[in-house]
Amino acid sequence: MKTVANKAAIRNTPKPFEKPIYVTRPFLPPIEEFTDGLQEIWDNQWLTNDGPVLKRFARQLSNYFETDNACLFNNGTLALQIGLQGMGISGEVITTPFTFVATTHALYWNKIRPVFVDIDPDYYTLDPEKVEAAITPWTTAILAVHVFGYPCNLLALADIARRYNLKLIYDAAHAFGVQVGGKPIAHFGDMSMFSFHATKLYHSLEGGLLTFRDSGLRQTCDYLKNFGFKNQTEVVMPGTNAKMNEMQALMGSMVLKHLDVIIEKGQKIDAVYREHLADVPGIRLASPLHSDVRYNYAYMLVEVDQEEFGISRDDLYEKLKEYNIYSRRYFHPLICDFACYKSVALKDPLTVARRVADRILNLPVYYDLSLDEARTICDVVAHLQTKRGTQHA
Ligand code: T4K
Repeated sequence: MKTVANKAAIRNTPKPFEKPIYVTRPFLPPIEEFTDGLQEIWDNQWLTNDGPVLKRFARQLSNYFETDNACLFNNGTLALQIGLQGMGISGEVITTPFTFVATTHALYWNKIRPVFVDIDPDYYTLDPEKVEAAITPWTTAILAVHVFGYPCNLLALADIARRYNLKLIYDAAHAFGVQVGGKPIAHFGDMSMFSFHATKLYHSLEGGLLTFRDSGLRQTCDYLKNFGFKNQTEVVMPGTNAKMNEMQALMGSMVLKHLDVIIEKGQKIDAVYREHLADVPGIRLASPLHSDVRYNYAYMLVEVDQEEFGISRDDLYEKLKEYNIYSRRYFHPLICDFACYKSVALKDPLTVARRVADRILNLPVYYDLSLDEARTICDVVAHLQTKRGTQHA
């Protein structure tokens, strides 16, 4: 076992935090900004159903994403579910087991069979070779996830989708603010879904957004999220209720103004983690992204190698709690191991996904986390490694 001393461990023996440090905390704009906006809602006496604040927010997002082909929802799960329905996706869809369970639920509610294939060991996104190998006559689409905001292999997936005439859909729940080659990530694929949940880097309390290549989908999704109403007397399809309300739109609009500083802060925290964890034996930091990617710094991931680190990822997760640090194991277990998806036949052994799910740990990163707090978290991680290493020396 390596017991190499490391920077963080040498600095000091850390004490538990006085208050809990969660994996994330929502960014909240100055309360005066929000109360000014509330006044407008009070004056309008309009709370939901395509109100004026929502309309303005939709225009802001269209500018931000440089597209009119967008539709707002009350959460990301319903956005994805409705988007799949609107596109008429059926049969089998090739997807990743290493994601939040809502990705697969959106398929389930459309009676689509998920076909789970393995992920890339560096960026945890779908492995294009595995995708191609899993195509059958029943495959209609690929549902890939820019997990943790790491862009999928956009070119390879687009090439496969084109050659096999499949729809290419991205769950971009984590990827708000990410750009590739100077373009918003929403510009890739046939459809992308962004989650604006409170736990996301960018949020609207709860909320979701779809962006599409086909402009006709916007009208369909507008119907589907509002019971299928075309007007007061015509219902053109069996829709549901998935509308975003005025309070959500207000928060979304406020947080958008602060997006740049939120990302800047994330970048600084990321740099602290990378500097202070780089030499900790058994801690593998996520691979650097390609130079044409502008990342959003929404997540900080490490993989724990039990042999080198001395304790398992699960033990580290538990021990961090003793220091009042609440990390998370996103995404463990794999979706195919949840009781409700255990019956899905697996053709791929999911070797990489299984290894990653057993080793991954998400460390805290959010706007209000100070750089000192991030350093202390590194000290704790290093201390836990060193302690064990010393015992075994
Ligand atoms: N696709 C992907 C790839 C996704 O990751 C998600 C959602 C979706 C689709 C679906 O999008 P939405 O329908 O949610 O828009 C959280 C979120 O609820 C979920 O939105 C998110 N992914 C998932 C990765 O994480 P939990 O159960 O882990 O969240 P929770 O409540 O344990 O919160 C985590 C930590 O955040 C807490 O320990 C403390 C902090 N927190 C949380 C909330 C809600 C706060 O400080 N304040 C808060 O208001 O699922």
